[in-house]
Amino acid sequence: MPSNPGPVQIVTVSKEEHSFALDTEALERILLAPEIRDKHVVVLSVAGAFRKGKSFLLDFMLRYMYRKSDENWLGGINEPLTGFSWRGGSEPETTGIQLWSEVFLVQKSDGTEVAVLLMDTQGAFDNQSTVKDCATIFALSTMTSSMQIYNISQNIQEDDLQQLQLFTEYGRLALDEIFQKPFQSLMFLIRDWSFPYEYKYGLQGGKAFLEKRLQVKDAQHEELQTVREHIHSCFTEISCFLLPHPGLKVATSPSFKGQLGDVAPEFKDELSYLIPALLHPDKLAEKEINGNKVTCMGLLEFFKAYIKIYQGEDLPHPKSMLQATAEANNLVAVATAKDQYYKNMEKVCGGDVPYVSPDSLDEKHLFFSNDALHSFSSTKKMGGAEFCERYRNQLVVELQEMWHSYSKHNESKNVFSAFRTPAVLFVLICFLYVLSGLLMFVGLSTIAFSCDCVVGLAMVAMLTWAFIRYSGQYRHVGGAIDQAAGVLLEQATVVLNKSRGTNVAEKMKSS
Ligand SMILES: Nc1nc2c(ncn2[C@@H]2O[C@H](COP(=O)(O)OP(=O)(O)OP(=O)(O)O)[C@@H](O)[C@H]2O)c(=O)[nH]1
Ligand SMILES: [Mg+2]
Repeated sequence: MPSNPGPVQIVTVSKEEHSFALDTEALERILLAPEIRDKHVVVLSVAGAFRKGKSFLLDFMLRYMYRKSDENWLGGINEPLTGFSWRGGSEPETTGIQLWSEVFLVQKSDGTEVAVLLMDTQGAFDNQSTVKDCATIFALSTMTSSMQIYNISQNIQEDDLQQLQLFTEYGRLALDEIFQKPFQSLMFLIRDWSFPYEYKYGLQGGKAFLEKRLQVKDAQHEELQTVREHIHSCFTEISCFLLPHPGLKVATSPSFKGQLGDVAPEFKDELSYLIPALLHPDKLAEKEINGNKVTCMGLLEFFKAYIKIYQGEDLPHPKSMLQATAEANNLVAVATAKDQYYKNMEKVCGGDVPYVSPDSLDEKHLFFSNDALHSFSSTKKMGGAEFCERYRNQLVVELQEMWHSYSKHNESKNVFSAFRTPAVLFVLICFLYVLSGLLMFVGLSTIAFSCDCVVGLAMVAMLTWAFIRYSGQYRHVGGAIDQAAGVLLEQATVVLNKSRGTNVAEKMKSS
């Protein structure tokens, strides 16, 4: 056992790059200790918004683990509370994921020995973390724990449920197989519960309260039903505990060090029910993955595998509600504008419409693309001007691409351009045939013979081209013939233009 037990940082978060790293060595030191490595593991984690007393609660759990045989395990009146680092103030304290260095070996009443790990997590929604950071921490701690305590303040608000849905979905996404219930136990721990006259403090009151809050009713809006169904579908067991306010000294005094003398008596009473309800040997549930109990050594491997998934780029990035909505708004506006352009252009140069002159097509494209851009700009969208500009630029690029394919398609409908190659070859054959006759006539039979050879070659090329166009095979050969005919036509045009140019120049000179 380590001589000086304390919190160990096993997952660190980079505040600048928003990336995660697992301290494998530190985790190995905890999980591969010879006396526990082969024992089934129980992992209890506390997660939720920052500054809500998570670490403070875990320190009472530590007291229970160290002193449970003592009736006064909760501590002395003046004893400061130590363990996981906690403090007052508005700035976040815990970062990443921490484990208590000492793994507690506990014997259950059936004689089996289990290893109990306590896990503290970084508070969500602080001013330095992105939604992805918070989702990753929550997902990782939920995936690796057998009991996740969702620490919330005062009440279960709809946004608490929505965040839980987002975070657990992010966890479920990382699991290879989709199980009916991917996670184990979840406890809603409601701090500063102020309505004991409606629902009593503790587990019983919590159960009744939770049943009401997570009830799925037909009359509910679909959105509310989905959140509840999702939460039910993620965990095998869900419970709730209503914890009273610990007193003003705990919440507001800068000199409060955790001494029980300053803690409200009802808080202490409820703590003495809550913590044994979680950590009593017979309440401990071993971590199971795939229906198999996991040993400490196994948990190490799962940690390594899960962190790799969150370090990779395969998972989608969870976004803030505004960002996701703004993105969806803009994407819909882009799609509608593209659709409008598509429908208009189809009327002008779609599949069934005959060839249009390129100039008139240019004009139509300009008109309809401006129309589409205007319809994008006039659609109401969230996200602000700069954000929308990015999508407008994307629309411009996509319209340009559509335009290129329309113009190519239109070109292919031009009968003359379709028969350009055989026409060039035919003119070449005629020209060379006449030339060969003339050369023969003046007695240059060798050159005439080579002209005949080229005529033969051109005829073979023309037949091959016709066969390729008919059969659709050997298209690369057809492409090469088209290209050669194109070059020939280009050269001929250059020569013709030059000779015309010199004629004009001569005429100008003589005049
Ligand atoms: N109102 C109220 N305050 C509490 C409760 N429990 C602890 N506190 C106080 O809340 C403050 C924060 O406690 P921490 O345990 O550091 O909170 P945390 O959730 O771990 O905070 P982060 O690590 O920053 O996420 C301390 O001043 C505690 O005295 C509670 O049940 N209600
Ligand atoms: Mg903390």
